[in-house]
Amino acid sequence: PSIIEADKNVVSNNKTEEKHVSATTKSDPNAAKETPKPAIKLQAAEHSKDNSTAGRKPGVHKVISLDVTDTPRDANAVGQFGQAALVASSEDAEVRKRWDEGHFNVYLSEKIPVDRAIPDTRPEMCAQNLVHDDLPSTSVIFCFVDEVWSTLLRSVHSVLNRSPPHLLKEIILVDDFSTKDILKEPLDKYMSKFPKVRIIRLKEREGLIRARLAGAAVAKGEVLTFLDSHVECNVGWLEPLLERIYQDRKKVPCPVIEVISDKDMSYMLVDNFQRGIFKWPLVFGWSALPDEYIKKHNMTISDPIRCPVMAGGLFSIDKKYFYELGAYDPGLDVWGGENMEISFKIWMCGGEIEIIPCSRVGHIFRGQNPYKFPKDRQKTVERNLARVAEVWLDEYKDLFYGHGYHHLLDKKVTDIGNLTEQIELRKRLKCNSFKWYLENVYPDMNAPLVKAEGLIFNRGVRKCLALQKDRLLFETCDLSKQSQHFNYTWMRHVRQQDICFAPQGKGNGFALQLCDNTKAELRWFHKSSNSALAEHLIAEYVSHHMCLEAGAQGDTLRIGPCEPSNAFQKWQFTHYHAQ
Ligand code: UD2
Ligand code: MN
Repeated sequence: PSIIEADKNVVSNNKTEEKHVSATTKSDPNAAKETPKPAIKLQAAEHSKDNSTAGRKPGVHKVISLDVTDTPRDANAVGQFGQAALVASSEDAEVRKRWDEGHFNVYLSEKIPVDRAIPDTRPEMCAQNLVHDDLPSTSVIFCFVDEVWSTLLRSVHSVLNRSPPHLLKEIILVDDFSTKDILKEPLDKYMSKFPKVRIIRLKEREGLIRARLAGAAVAKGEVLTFLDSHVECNVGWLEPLLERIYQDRKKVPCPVIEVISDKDMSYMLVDNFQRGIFKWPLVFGWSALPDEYIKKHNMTISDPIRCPVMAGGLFSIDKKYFYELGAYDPGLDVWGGENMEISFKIWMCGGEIEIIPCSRVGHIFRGQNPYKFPKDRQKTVERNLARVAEVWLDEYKDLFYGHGYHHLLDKKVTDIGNLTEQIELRKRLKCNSFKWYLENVYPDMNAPLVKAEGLIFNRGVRKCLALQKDRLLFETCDLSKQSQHFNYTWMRHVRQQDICFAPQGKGNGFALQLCDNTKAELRWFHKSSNSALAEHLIAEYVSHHMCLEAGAQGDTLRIGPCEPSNAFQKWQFTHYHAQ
């Protein structure tokens, strides 16, 4: 998201003007379906300085803007109130030396109080919202591997200091086999002062996915709240999340993720109306809601935002519902892909993911993972994503592979491990198709199933290809004839049904074969951006300089050396969806 410097003066929680109930309590204009539990009609809170007695209606109260750091002991401390902290240039070397411990300014972080105050960045109306008195309690789960001491502590303190105690069942720290000594006895000792904090230590490195599962397995709260171990939860962050789950247990709310600068540790806010999305090949990103959508649904900046995919690190989920969904695929290793998995699963199997603007948590975004991957990082992430694609994407998985991960196919799908259980789970839950997800949850995503389709016109012969009785011939072009319709797919196949174009061996011949994603010889380069051979079909398996060519009489097909101006090597599809 584009980042805006926080207004450092906005620290007060005492927003005085009367406000109507919004966001967490009014019926949500952009929700897909009705929420089962809004039995109480909520009204605007009466104005009161004392939050604890604020809600006058029985059963509800004004959101608790609890913040014990409000008047900090050390107002002049470095980084206090979330302000940018500076280090003297004489300390630069030290900063650099310590940077790699966490891939952020570790040296500076140590100087900042572990319980510093940060600006209350919520939209103003948030402090006036009503929430139910009987919200479910939550277990907050932090998993970490070799996290920096100061940020781990600050994360824990931000939860302890800014969560209503009766809603915070416990904080579970899952140590994913860290190597640093300070995270052992010293951490045990430090945390022993806080009865709500429990530490679990894994006996080997499991990765964040299985570490979270280990935390969830022992959690006692009704709701699980997952957080990264380098965050700062803001004022009033928890109740708005729990309120959504109270209204509908299949809602999975995420706070707005604000940015704690990796360089100066300042707390920065992000643009409004941002939601999580993905691009191919399943790369997470942020994108603003389209303006028309905001207008059409009359949305204000504090309304929940439907979110096609979550960033992954910060969310609350009803514990029973988490397990009904099969939790995470435990076959996902170390880092990556689990956010796609749980997002598709939630949406396709009847739930919803929302970003709740009245709940805000700062996170240090790092340029690199500060820990080692047991195996190659890229391969680990790709393998995780391929597992997700195989289980959840249906026919759209070609778009995933087609955008860069062919080598996974070449090695055959078995390399990504057994998926039987995940596929069974999807059947058992009777989940919707990925097509349904695209149409209903992420309709502004353009996801054509093929790169090009229609007739294939040869510029030299000036006729179109037709498939007749397992043979290709040229015919006068005729859109009404199915035999002349072909696809150019994301796997770079030229195909009709399950028949694919192929070179014959590595020679000059041409043949038709049964399509098979794992066969490299079936792939043809076509319309590769602005090349001289843009209209050619290059048989990349034979050589990157060998092209499909029609005989001058239009009676043969062969593979010959590519020639930019040879019209008999130029093939045009009727429609191109993507290049
Ligand atoms: C984002 C998510 C993160 C996770 C990840 C994809 C946010 C803010 N963060 O990356 O939660 O969804 O995308 O997988 O949305 N960790 C372990 N064991 C490991 C590796 C990591 O315990 O083997 C811990 C790590 O210490 C941290 C958490 O998992 O607390 C997330 O890791 P990260 O901060 O490196 O992930 P991030 O923010 O780059
Ligand atoms: Mn993180």
